[in-house]
Amino acid sequence: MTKSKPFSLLFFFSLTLFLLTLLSSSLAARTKTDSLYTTFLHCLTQNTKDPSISNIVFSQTNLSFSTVLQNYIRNARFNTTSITKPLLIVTPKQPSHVQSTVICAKQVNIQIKIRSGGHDYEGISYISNQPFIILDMFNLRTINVDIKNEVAYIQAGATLGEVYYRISEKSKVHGFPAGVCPTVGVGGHVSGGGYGAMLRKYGLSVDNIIDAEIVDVKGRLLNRKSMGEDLFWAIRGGGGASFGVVLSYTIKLVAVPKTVTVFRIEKTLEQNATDLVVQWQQVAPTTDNRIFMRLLLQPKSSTVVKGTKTIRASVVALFLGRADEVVKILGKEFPRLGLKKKDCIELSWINSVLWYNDELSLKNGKKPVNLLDRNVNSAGLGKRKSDYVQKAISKDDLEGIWKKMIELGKIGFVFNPYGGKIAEIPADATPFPHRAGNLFKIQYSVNWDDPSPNATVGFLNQAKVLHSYMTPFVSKNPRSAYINYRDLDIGINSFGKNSYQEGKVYGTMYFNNNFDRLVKIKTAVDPGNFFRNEQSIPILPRKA
Ligand SMILES: Cc1cc2nc3c(=O)[nH]c(=O)nc-3n(C[C@H](O)[C@H](O)[C@H](O)COP(=O)(O)OP(=O)(O)OC[C@H]3O[C@@H](n4cnc5c(N)ncnc54)[C@H](O)[C@@H]3O)c2cc1C
Ligand SMILES: *[C@@H]1O[C@H](CO)[C@@H](O)[C@H](O)[C@H]1NC(C)=O
Ligand SMILES: *[C@@H]1O[C@H](CO)[C@@H](O)[C@H](O)[C@H]1NC(C)=O
Ligand SMILES: *[C@@H]1O[C@H](CO)[C@@H](O)[C@H](O)[C@H]1NC(C)=O
Ligand SMILES: CC(=O)N[C@H]1CO[C@H](CO)[C@@H](O)[C@@H]1O
Repeated sequence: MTKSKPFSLLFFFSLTLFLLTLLSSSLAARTKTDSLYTTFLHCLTQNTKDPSISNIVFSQTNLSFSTVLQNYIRNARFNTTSITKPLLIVTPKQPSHVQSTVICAKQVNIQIKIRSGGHDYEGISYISNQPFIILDMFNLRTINVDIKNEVAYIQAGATLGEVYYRISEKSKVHGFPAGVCPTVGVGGHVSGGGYGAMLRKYGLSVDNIIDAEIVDVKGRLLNRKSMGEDLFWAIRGGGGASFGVVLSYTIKLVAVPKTVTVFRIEKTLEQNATDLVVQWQQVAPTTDNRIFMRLLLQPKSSTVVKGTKTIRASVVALFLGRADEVVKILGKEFPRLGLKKKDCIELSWINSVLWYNDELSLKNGKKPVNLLDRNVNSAGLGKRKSDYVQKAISKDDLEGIWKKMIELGKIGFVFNPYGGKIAEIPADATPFPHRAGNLFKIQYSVNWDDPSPNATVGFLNQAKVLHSYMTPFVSKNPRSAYINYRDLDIGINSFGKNSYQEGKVYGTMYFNNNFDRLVKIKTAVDPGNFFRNEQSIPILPRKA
């Protein structure tokens, strides 16, 4: 009894000390966000002359701060309490608000993270390793479709689903080549390239842009003419966030037939999936441009030999034409697929968008208008990586890859065939360099439900191990990657002295020979490196 007294006293003291430290550090954090809020708001009010401007600024103490932050988190991996939060979230309602936000953020010297749809695979539009604010674009989502001139004005905060739906409202024979997932944001997607099921016929989103608006580091609102061809080139694939805040793109609509065809065919190893993949590599990148056949590969439990695992290969396709025609073409070119007319679904292009995103959506009564659903605040845990394949992988090597995937257990691949229009455009026409000479792109894909750190480490490791295993089969010098499949494993810019050297590592992988031009443009338009993130384009090192 007597012995425990000094002990409990000591315990009491240290507990008090601990609590005091906790209190004062949270007070310090609160003071920091409060004083930033005051200074920032003062600057915004002066700049905009708008007395109600406080409606667009959320500090950490605002009741809706967490909701606003979480609404456009699209990877639950970055939705934990331990992740550092922005000091403020600014939600501009008009272009002039964006201009003032840039000016004021520069004045108070704080990093801006720009978020449109929030689909970045590493969350870098809403997390950071230094103090920051989020410039959240979701209110800037105007879409004006002009069928007569076959163009549309689309703001950065619009989603792809909204773009597709607004086009389809006005025409059944127009579309736009962009991503498959309707909740992806225009701002990140288009500035990073943007591909979808029409890439072999019409190229990338960036191959179909005729104008853009951007707010530069000086807070100026520029269009194609006033920003000049260099900057206009950079924001069509170089990633927007290095150069300014993209407000809008003006896109060229493309022609789609009244009726298109979709199908899915699956085969496991027991059904000779390997032969299917061998033939897919020959056919998918070379066949008729109207055919896009994505190939999904996943480890599965075998139904043939109980207790063992197999690989399931699924060919998921869009054909810009009728079923009879695609059955005929692929019957000749791709006999291993064994496509029959009964496997095909004929539908409108806008319904094919619903189907391609979720094959059950039409059966479940979903309508094109559901493409307007933003499904805010929902996402699982996931990791993606990318690679490019330039030489078909042999049957033996594929078998080795299957073995590795089965051993790892969960991670799968999506192979996206290239060729066609994407390959006809020169590699330096836009910053996106992965054109002629690439057979297909690999997406490494793993999703999981268990949020424990242990599980996360395990799944992230599967991605790393498989990526390393694939080294002999993919592009080299540089080993290429797609910026929209953001992957911080390939290198980050820690904002240190060697930012150019650090930036060159991932920059060369994402942009190959276009990296140098991006660096020159970056240095010219933002010499102070205000618009920066973990993988932004660095400025040229100063000559000694
Ligand atoms: C479920 C899912 C499906 C996908 N499917 C496809 C697909 O089919 N095809 C494809 O090509 N990609 C696809 N992607 C990848 C997607 O294109 C990229 O993640 C893209 O960058 C997302 O854009 P966002 O505006 O939603 O993302 P955000 O996270 O908001 O932004 C991504 C990056 O762009 C910057 N940025 C955002 N808005 C602006 C702006 N207005 N001005 C300047 N910089 C800005 C951000 O700061 C960040 O660096 C998919 C991603 C997910 C999660
Ligand atoms: C983020 O976490 C909150 C609970 O803290 C939850 O309500 C929300 O659905 C989560 N969102 C995502 C995208 O994980
Ligand atoms: C797979 O290929 C083998 C050898 O060519 C053949 O005998 C077998 O019938 C094929 N199996 C299927 C399901 O097509
Ligand atoms: C952590 O993960 C490993 C393998 O992924 C597993 O063997 C181990 O049991 C896990 N530990 C906990 C505490 O969950
Ligand atoms: C956007 C918003 O709701 N901002 C509020 C944050 O909190 C301050 C102080 O209570 C309000 O004045 C703002 O309007």
